[in-house]
Amino acid sequence: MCCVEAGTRRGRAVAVVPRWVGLLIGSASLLGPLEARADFAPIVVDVHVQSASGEGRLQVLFEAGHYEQETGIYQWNLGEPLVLRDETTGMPLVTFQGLEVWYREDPEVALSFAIVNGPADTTITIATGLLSFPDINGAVGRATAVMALTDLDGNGALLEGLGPVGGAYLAQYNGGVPGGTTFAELIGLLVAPPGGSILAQVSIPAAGLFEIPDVVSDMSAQFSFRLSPNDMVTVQSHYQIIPVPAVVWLLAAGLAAGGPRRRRIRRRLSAVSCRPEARRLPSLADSQ
Ligand SMILES: [Ca+2]
Repeated sequence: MCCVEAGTRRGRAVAVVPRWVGLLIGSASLLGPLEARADFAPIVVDVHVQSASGEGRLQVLFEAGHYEQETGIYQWNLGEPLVLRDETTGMPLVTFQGLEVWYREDPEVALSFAIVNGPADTTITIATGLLSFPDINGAVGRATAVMALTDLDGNGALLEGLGPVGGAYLAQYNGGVPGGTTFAELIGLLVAPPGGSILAQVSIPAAGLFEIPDVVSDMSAQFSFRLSPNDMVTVQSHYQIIPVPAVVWLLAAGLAAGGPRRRRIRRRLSAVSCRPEARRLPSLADSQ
């Protein structure tokens, strides 16, 4: 297969992009030098859609979004609805009502979208790029996924996760999804009644933060699921890894000192994550 290779400089992620890619959002070419920082993969969102109506792909390049050096935040959003079509026949497959990816170098990754399916059962995979960072030896993390499934044609709606163990949302580190180490895999099956909706919101852990037992050097996230015809799913997700020294700093800023440090960290983790000023999920509404 003929491919284009991009971003091979030191510290930079590598992407191999097949030429059959249906829709590419970003600057004119992958052949020229990329402006992406070392921490970001050249492709920040990778969408693959397949059904009996055909197959389509959407890839978003780093250059299409906005990076703010002061905050270390990168953001891209679709801006307006997009019909993703079969690359050969032009048949419509799904309509994106919104699609947004948000990264922070701290590191954090958030992915949000809203999709209305076409007239066929459709397999949909939407992955973030790999966010790489210097090794973190001693970290905690948290992942949250929110999915709302709505029946639009009066016969009920079904969404079935297609992750490694059947989850729709997959948050990983040390390797790009789905080939990395799993931090969390969430939301297996959603069923909405005729004319109705169902909402699932799951966090790992349910409260507080998990300790990560490995040295961590990158993170990424993915949604992969099968969606019933003519129905709609709206999604938000957030995945954060925090170096333990940063947690210590947070605790020092807001809580009294004293006592054995390690034990204190573990006791207070839930207090940190539940603070109302903790990270708000970037929403699709923000981009409208
Ligand atoms: Ca339906």
